[in-house]
Amino acid sequence: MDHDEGSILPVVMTTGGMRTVTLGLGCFWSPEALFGSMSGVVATRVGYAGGTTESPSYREMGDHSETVEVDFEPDRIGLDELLRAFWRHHNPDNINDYKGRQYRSMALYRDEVQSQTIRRVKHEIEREKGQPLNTEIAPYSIFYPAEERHQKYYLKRYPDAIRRLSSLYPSTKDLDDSTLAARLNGLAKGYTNLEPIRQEIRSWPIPQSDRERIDECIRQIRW
Ligand code: MHO
Repeated sequence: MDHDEGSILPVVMTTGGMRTVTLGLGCFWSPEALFGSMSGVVATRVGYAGGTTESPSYREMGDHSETVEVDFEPDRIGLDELLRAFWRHHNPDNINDYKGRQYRSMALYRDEVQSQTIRRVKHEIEREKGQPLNTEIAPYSIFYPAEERHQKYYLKRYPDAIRRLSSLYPSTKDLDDSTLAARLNGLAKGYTNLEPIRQEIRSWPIPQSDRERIDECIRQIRW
């Protein structure tokens, strides 16, 4: 059945120059699906950041917040665009302090350019809305990945998808880290559809035979 079974598929569909930003906007399940649906984003993961507690877990995250890490290619999607989606999809005043620091609006920057971009876009949106955005802006220091069950949460609600995808990525870690799972998690949550994903796969920097394997697999998934 699976003619190419065993050959190794690249996990992250990137040609290089990748950047990462860490964002907190409430329960991390949907933000992961939101950013994962955007082309130019090559990987996503959810976890705990922004605090000081060592080795946090979902049950005991201490002073950390639920966050999503977004790996993106700046040539294909700007940090500006990610940040506009970030503020469009939450209102800091509605989530801050709802569960202590667990849900906190936050943007953690990796360098001075990111810091300035975050402050500039925040300011622009504050002017548009005519109200301040109570988002914590701080330097990134550490990110603790959340438990496996929280990664690609919406995709994992579809057992047929997971079963079929395991023929492409036998390791759950590889699947969770993959560009493909990021897109399909976006689809599972309703942020994108199958056709734009199939279209995009045609431009992924992998052999044609691998693109066909992926296409064949995802067309068979029963959602
Ligand atoms: N839906 C859950 C939140 C889970 S999220 C990972 C709830 O409403 O409690 O925080």
